[in-house]
Formats: sequence, structure tokens, C-alpha cells
Amino acid sequence: MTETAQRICPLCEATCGLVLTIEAGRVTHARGDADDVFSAGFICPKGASLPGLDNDPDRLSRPLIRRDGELVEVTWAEAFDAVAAGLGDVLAAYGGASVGVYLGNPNAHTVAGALYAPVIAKALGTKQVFSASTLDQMPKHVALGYLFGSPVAFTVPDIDRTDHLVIIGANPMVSNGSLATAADFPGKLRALRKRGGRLTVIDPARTRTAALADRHIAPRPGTDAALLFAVVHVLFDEGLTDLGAIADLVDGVDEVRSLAAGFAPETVAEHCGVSATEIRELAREIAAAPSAAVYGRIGTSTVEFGTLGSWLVDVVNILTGNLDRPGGAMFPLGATAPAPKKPGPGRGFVTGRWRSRVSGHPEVLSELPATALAEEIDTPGDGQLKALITVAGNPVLSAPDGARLDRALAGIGFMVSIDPYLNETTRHADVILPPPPPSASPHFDFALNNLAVRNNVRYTPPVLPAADDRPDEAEILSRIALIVFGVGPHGDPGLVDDQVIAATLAKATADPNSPVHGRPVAELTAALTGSRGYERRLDMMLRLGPYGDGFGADPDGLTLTRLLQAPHGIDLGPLKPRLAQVISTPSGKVELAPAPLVADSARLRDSIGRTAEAYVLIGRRHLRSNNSWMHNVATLTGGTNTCTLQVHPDDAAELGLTDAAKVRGPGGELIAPVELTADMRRGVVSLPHGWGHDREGTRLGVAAAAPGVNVNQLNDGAALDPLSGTAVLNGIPVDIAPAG
Ligand SMILES: Nc1nc2c(c(=O)[nH]1)N[C@H]1C(S)=C(S)[C@@H](COP(=O)(O)OP(=O)(O)OC[C@H]3O[C@@H](n4cnc5c(=O)[nH]c(N)nc54)[C@H](O)[C@@H]3O)O[C@H]1N2
Ligand SMILES: Nc1nc2c(c(=O)[nH]1)N[C@H]1C(S)=C(S)[C@@H](COP(=O)(O)OP(=O)(O)OC[C@H]3O[C@@H](n4cnc5c(=O)[nH]c(N)nc54)[C@H](O)[C@@H]3O)O[C@H]1N2
Ligand code: SF4
Ligand SMILES: [Mo]
Repeated sequence: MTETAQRICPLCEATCGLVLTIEAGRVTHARGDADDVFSAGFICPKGASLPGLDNDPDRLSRPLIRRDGELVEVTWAEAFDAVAAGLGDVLAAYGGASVGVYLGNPNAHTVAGALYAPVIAKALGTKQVFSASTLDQMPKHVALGYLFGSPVAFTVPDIDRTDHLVIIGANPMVSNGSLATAADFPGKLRALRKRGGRLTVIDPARTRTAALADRHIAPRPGTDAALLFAVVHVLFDEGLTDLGAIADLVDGVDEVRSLAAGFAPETVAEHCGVSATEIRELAREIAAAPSAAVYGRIGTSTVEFGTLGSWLVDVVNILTGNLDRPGGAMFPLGATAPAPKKPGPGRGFVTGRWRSRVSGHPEVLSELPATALAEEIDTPGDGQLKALITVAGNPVLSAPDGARLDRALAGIGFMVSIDPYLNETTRHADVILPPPPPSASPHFDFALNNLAVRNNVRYTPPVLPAADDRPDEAEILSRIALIVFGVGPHGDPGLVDDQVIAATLAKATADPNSPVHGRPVAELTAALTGSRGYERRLDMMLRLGPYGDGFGADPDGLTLTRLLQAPHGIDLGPLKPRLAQVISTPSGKVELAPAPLVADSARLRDSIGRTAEAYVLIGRRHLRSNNSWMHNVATLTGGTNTCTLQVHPDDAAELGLTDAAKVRGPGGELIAPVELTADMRRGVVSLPHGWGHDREGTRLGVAAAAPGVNVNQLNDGAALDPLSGTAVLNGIPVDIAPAG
């Protein structure tokens, strides 16, 4: 019998609604859900390949534990016992502080990652938490933290209404958008052009997004912060600033004016590789547009001045009156976000509450840099990591200098990985606990709904039951939490949910601003619906959230029951101005010139005279790829999705490159096939990340057949954006020569 079922796609930030065809207990087809309130039928090649990913024969269906050096299949009970024993020994001898946690990107796309992974880190009480954030968006968090007082006060471009979208260091035609959740980003860019709007793209490569633009500016990699400072300079210089409705809420404008004085377009032009005229025109165009939104992503983030660049993106939005207005950069409001606070001062944002043991990196959002993980394992001494829990991460390929991490993981006391694949990272685990495939997992976008360009809420329960005794990922993570709590691996996993619910409701009922203030916790707990622990928690969050029923306070408000009655989701309308609710700085104002950023601006200013490297390396993404873990689906690989070094033909001629190049960087060298393309800026070459699937002991049959090379081995990981601890992944100096 053929059935269909709705499933929100977990494969990227666009969160498209899919309709899956189910035949004989398997997903056999995926198409876009035309009735989805957010994605209206859009689907990309990755979403269309969800069946292949779901049914991948290399996907682990049973847990593995290491016996005599070999990873062998065992029962779930045996696997959890092995975690209890391995983790228990380390906890008893060294305590929770000696256990590290690495959280990878898919945690942003799973219910378990959102609701249970944080419980484990908290239960351990460890200060050694690492994640893909410091290979990605941490600079944006830090910039938001300093500007608005909250590191999660995300500004997103209002792309459906803007008159001028300025994209800097992002390629949403391929990535489908990031930190700006928008299904059908390509369609939205075309709609912008069609309604007479303007698109500017700033990227050293002429990407598919740049090819759509009215203006493509191709700067030297790593120079965005200087370029944006020059835009700010022009705004002041030519009297183009106008903060509009939010002027009274912004402090520090004069300080920014004096900082920008040192960044005249004429001063930075050569450094950025962009003419002063073009910088001035850009500033004038942003200021003149009825509305404009500057939007920055990976190319402004994983660079030497990542936090400054992320900050300046919003400085430009603010100075041109585009913050918090339709068509500008706005603040989404997700359904499980905390209900908006009353306007007024907050506690603000700080980093560096502790430092990493070996290199002294400051903590940022309770995390240490991913690049510091290896040294925390392989450097002996007090506080050395003795055990590691990885959840949905593959840092051996995704982070710089995987070779060192590879060696470090081989020597760690105990490692458990929650991951569906036996890959470059998990091959070092003592226990691998594989979650069920997407078809047997629920989906709710706890994180990404707070980044959506239109407010919406959607939930899809598991489409298929999990096979036999197989726990879902929520249960797997709950059992690890139970082990850490000392309850043991076979306790009731619902205890974890009960504890979180009790703590959350206790806080809400004690809060005079909450709709449930003063009500008995037991009564609210009894009112929760949902067939699983995570559903009860979702119901609680929805009901306490900004659209919630407040447990009866607003009978028309949102509950899980109402959400389940809307399988294609509920549209919550366009973004609305709400800056006053967002600000939580101690001054109660937007801090346009926070001290750490002012200080780092001097470092930026000093970089301007520096001699430019002959060749620098940047990254790129492919529509049919996803970081390191989708190269095992045959329908997604091959064709143009291969690991080649893209080089400008004139550079190739100068270097004498024909078919293959030897590339040497600070962390190592590799040989890659050369692909000539005039789309690259001269002096810039690109390699995609997530390749290098030729290590022994993995179970990735398709990927291993066309392994590619690991670009991150060129990078020693020494270069970080100091304010956020984020690895510099773009703008790496390299030497290039013909291979062989
Ligand atoms: N040079 C260079 N390096 C980069 C980047 C770059 O642009 N250039 N980009 C960086 C960025 S933005 C990111 S986000 C990081 C990503 O870094 P990571 O998150 O460390 O790596 P991924 O390749 O996303 O690996 C995801 C892992 O999750 C597993 N997985 C998939 N689905 C699930 C699930 O449902 N549950 C569980 N438990 N596991 C699952 C996969 O098998 C895989 O092992 O890479 C970074 N590395
Ligand atoms: N198909 C596909 N989609 C994905 C992913 C994937 O691997 N494949 N990964 C997902 C993840 S984890 C993320 S974080 C997002 C990322 O989403 P995006 O940020 O949109 O993706 P990228 O393709 O990395 O775009 C970064 C762009 O920055 C440019 N760039 C490099 N250095 C510089 C610089 O110094 N300055 C400027 N201005 N530009 C620079 C690069 O040429 C590139 O075009 O994509 C997500 N979506
Ligand atoms: S754009 Fe992203 S969410 Fe949409 S179908 Fe493709 S991978 Fe899935
Ligand atoms: Mo990412």
C-alpha cells in the first residue's frame, strides 16, 4: 500500500515541508509540500534525495562497541551498559569536568539536539564544550551580544519586502540560506529583481548568487570588515546617516564616526582590492534605497575579523535606518522563543568567564574553540580531557588539522558518538549509538524558527515507527544524561523531561510577568499534552511562548494540540518591528560601539598596510553536498559535485598548472585536481570542505570510492577570530605548484 506523510526537511536551514511517499514501510519518494505555509512546495536536490539518505545501507541500525580493537554490533542494552561503564570510570576518577562534548551541525536540525544535548553538557558541569559554532556563526552571536545584549537576538534580512539586498560572503543560491531561514531563497531573489529591487553581492568568487546580482563586488578574501568600515566612513562623510525611528534607542554613534575616520575608501581600496569609487557607490546605493538590508554569512564570519565584520553588517543597517523596519534587517519571533521581555535594561553580554586550559582561549557562549579540542585531549596535565561525547559532528574533517585530532581521539580514555555513520570521527569511538533515520524522527525547528524571514510554526511527528527495540535520539541522549546523573542507563528516560518541565514551570510560575504567574506547577504539568516526553516539552514551550495560550490565559493561543491540527504549519505573519523587546544591554540602548569591538578595530586598522599574500584559499559549497556527511548518497555525488581546486585560468597559466596541483598551507599539503574558471578572483583559489573519505576503518562505501581531499588539513587552526574563537577558514595563505 502506498501512503504519504508530511516531514519537514532536516537537511539545511531552509526547513522545507516535504511529502514523503511510504511503500512497504520505507520512504520511496520525496516531493515539496505545496500546502506548506512556509515553503509552498519548494524542494532542492538534497531534499529530493531524502529517501536515499534514509535508506542508505551504510547507515548504522544497531549500536557498535569496541571489543579487542574492533567495532562490533551489540544490543542496545549492552551498548548503554558500555557507556555507563566507560563514562562511569572517567567520572569516578576525574569528574564531569574531564569529559568534553562536541556538538555538530545537525543538532540545529533535530529535536534531540535542541532539547537533550544541552541537558548532557549541563549535567556534566563541564567547561569543555565545543561545537561547529566556532567553525561557523559564533562571530554573529558575539556581535549581536555586544550590540543588543543578547547573542541570540538575530537580525535577518526581510527579503520579501526589501528594495535592496546586499549579500556579503554568502551563496544562498547554493546553500539555500543560513541564519536567514527562507525556503526557496532562489525564488525570493528572483522575486526581488522582478519587483524592481536591487541585489548586490560581495564575494571573491562569481557564485551563482553573484551571477544574479545587479552589482558584484569581488574583494580580496578576509577584507570585508575593512570594506564595511569604509562604507560606514562614506555614510558619515557624505551625510548619509539617518537612523530613523530607532535613533533614540542607539548609543555610540559618534564613537563609530570617529573609528570610521581611519577607514576612508581611498585608504582601504588597495587592501580590499575594490576601488574607492565602487565603495562610495555602494554606500550611496544602500543609503538611497527606500529600504535595504545588508546580510552577511560564512564569508564574513570564518575570517580573521569575523566579529568585526558581523558587527559592521548591522552597523550599516542601523546607520541607514534599516534596522527593525520592514524591508530592512528585522528580528524574527519564533513560537518557542521566550515570551518577549518588557522594554528596559538587561544583563548584557560577556565572554571569557573561563579560559581554555592549554591556550587560554576565552569562553564564548559557554563554549571553547573547536580548534582547541585536539590540544585539550593530547596535552597532559590537570584538567586534561579523559573522555569525549560527540553528537552529530565530524570534526576530523570539518575542523582545521584533522590529523592532530585524529591522533588525539585515538588516545583518549573513552569516547561515545551519537551518529548514524561510522565515519572519520566516530571510528575512534568506543561506543557508537546511531539514531533512527529522519523518517523515524520528529521534526521541530527550535533554533531555525527564530531565524525565519517570516514567522511560522510547524511540527512533523515521526513518519515511520522506529524498528523493533530501537530508541529514538531523544531517548539515546536522555539515557546518557541519566548515566551522568547517576541514575544509570536503564532508568526511565522520561525523568529527564520531568525534571526540565518541573524546573521550567517553577521559574515561569514565579515570574510576575508570566501569564502563569502564581499558578500551581502540578496543575500546569497535568495540563500538558503529547505522546512523548519531547512533545510534552514542546507543548509547554509553545504555551509559554509569545503566541501561546498561557495555559488558558489566552484561549485562542497556540498549543501542541492546535499545531497538530495544522499539518502544513501555521503562518504567524511577516516580521514586525520589535527592537525595544529585544534590547537587553545594561544601558537599555543598542550599543553601537562596544569596547571589545572598538579595541579590535585598531587591530583591523593595523592590518591594512600588510603585504598581500600571492595566493589565498577560500571554500565553496555545492547544491548536492552538505558539509562532510552526504557524500555517501550516490544520487548526490558525481557530476560537478567533486573536490576540485578552482583556479582562475590566468593564475593557472602563471603557475603552470594543468591537471593537478600541489597545494601547501600552514597545516600541511595535498594534491587536488585543477578546475579552471574565470569565476574566481585572481589570486584566490577554492576547495570545498568535508572531503577526504579515504581513512581506514570507516563504513562509507560510496564516499570512499571518490574520497576527495581534506581541505582543512591545509589549515593548522592557529588563526582565530579572537573575539569569538572562530577558526579562520577563508583567506588561508597557500603555495601552489603543479603536481608531479
Ligand atoms: N574549510 C571549511 N571547513 C568548514 C566549513 C567551511 O566553510 N570551510 N564550514 C563549517 C561549518 S559552517 C560547519 S556547520 C561545520 C560542520 O561541522 P560538523 O558538524 O562537525 O560536521 P558535519 O560534516 O556537519 O557532520 C555532521 C555529523 O552528524 C551526523 N548526523 C547526521 N544526521 C544526524 C542526526 O540526525 N543525528 C545525529 N546524532 N547525527 C547526525 C553525520 O553522520 C556527521 O557525522 O563544518 C565547518 N567546516
Ligand atoms: N548545498 C549545501 N547547502 C548548505 C551547506 C552545504 O554544505 N551544502 N552547508 C550548510 C551550512 S552548515 C552553512 S553554515 C550554510 C552556509 O551558507 P553560506 O554562507 O551561504 O554558504 P557558502 O557557500 O559557504 O558561502 C560563503 C561565500 O563566501 C565567499 N567568501 C569566502 N571568503 C570570503 C571573504 O573573505 N569575503 C566575502 N565577502 N566572501 C567570501 C565564498 O566564495 C562563498 O561564496 O550553508 C548550509 N547549506
Ligand atoms: S532547501 Fe534545504 S530544507 Fe529545502 S529541501 Fe533542500 S535541503 Fe531540504
Ligand atoms: Mo554551518
